[in-house]
Amino acid sequence: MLVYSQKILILASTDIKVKSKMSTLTFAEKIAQAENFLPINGTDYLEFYVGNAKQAAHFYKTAFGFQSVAYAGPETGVRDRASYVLQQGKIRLVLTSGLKSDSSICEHQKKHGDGVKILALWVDDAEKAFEETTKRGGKPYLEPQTLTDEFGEVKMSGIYTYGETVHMFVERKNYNGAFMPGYEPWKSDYNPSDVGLLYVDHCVGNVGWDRMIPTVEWYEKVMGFVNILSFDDKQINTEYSALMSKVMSNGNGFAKFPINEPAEGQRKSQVEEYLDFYEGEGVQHIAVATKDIVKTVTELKSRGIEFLSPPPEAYYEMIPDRVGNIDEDIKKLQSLGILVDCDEEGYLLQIFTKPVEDRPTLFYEIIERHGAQSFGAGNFKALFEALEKEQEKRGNL
Ligand code: TYF
Ligand code: FE
Repeated sequence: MLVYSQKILILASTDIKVKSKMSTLTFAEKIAQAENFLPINGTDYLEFYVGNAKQAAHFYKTAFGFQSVAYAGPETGVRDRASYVLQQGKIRLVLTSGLKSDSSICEHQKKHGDGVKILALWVDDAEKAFEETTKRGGKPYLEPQTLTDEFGEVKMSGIYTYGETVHMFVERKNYNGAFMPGYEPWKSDYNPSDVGLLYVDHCVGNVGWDRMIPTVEWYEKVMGFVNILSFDDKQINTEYSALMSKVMSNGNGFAKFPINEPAEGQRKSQVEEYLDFYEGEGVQHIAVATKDIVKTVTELKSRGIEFLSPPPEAYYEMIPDRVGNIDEDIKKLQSLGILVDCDEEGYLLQIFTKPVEDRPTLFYEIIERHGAQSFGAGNFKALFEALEKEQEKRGNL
C-alpha cells in the first residue's frame, strides 16, 4: 500500500514534469492556451432527470443542505414535468421528473436511472455559443431561444456532448427572477442549513472503450478546450482494474471536464461498471468545493451521506513526508477519511461519496484546494481500492 501510493505519486508527478519540461507550462499557462471562441463564466446549473423530483429535492435539501429557489410544474402552467431548483453557494441544481411515461424525460430516466442530463454553462452570448460550436461539429440539442417574463430575459441554446448528456449555454444579462422564465419562486417552510458547498470544481464524464481520445478531441475542436492533465492505465490501476483519464479545461479554468475511459484489467473497471448500469456514457462525479472540508464532511455524515471507506492508517502516517506541512489536523482528516494530495502549486483535500442512487452511477467529490490545481493523482490507488471494495459488495467484478 505504502509503496504503491509512492509509486503512483512519482509516476504522476513524472508525467506532469515531463509535460512541463516539454512545454514548461504551469496549469494557468496551459489553460491560457485554450481558444476563445466560447467564453464561459462558469457553471450555470446542473439538471438531473430523476424518477421522483419531489423526493430528490427533499434529499438534496436535507442531506446536502441546498436551499429552495424555484419551481415549475402543473401548478405554474407546465404540464409535462415538475422541476425543483435548489441552490447552495454558486451551485444550482434542477431536479426534473416527467409526468407521463411517454415523455422523453421518463424515457431518459427509465434507461439511465437518475442522472445528470444537462451541464449548463453561463455564457455572454448563447446564440454565438451555438453558432461557434455547431459549425465546428457540435450536434444541436436546442436552437437558440429567448425566454421572457416580467423579470427580464434569458437566452438559451444547447448541444450534445458524450452519451445523451447536453451542454446548455445560458445567457442571463439582467434577469432578476428566481431562476428563469417559466419558473416561480419556491418559498418553503422547510429550510435545513447549508453545509458550506461553494461552487462546482469539475464534472467528470465516463465514456466507452476507445472513446476518450475522440471525446477529448471533441472538447478541443467544438468547445476550444485544452487538455491540462492525462493519466493512463499504467498510472491509474490497482491490482485488479484500471482506467484512463484526461482533464479538459476552458480558457479561464471555470469549466473543467475530466473524461474517463475503462481499461483492461483482471477485473471489471469501475468505469465499465458505470457504463453497464447507466446503460451508456454519462456524468460519473460532480466535484464541489468547500472552504472547510472538515466541517462540511462532518455535517454531511451527520445527515446520512455515506462516503467511501478511509484508506489504511499507513496512508496518514505518510502524509508529512508525501505532502509536507498542511494547516489541518491529520488525526481529524483520518477520523473522517479525507484524502490529501499535492502538486507543484500546493495541496488539496478530497473525499468521495458512495453512489447516491441504487444504480452504481453518479457520486460526489468534496474538494478543498490550497493552491493545488490537480485532481489527486497521489490518492488514486487508495481511492480506487475503496471503490473496488464497494464494487465487490455489489458483485460486479
Ligand atoms: O476527477 C478526478 O480526476 C479525481 C479522481 O473514477 C477520480 O476526482 C478519477 C476517476 C474516478 C474517480 C475519481
Ligand atoms: Fe474528481
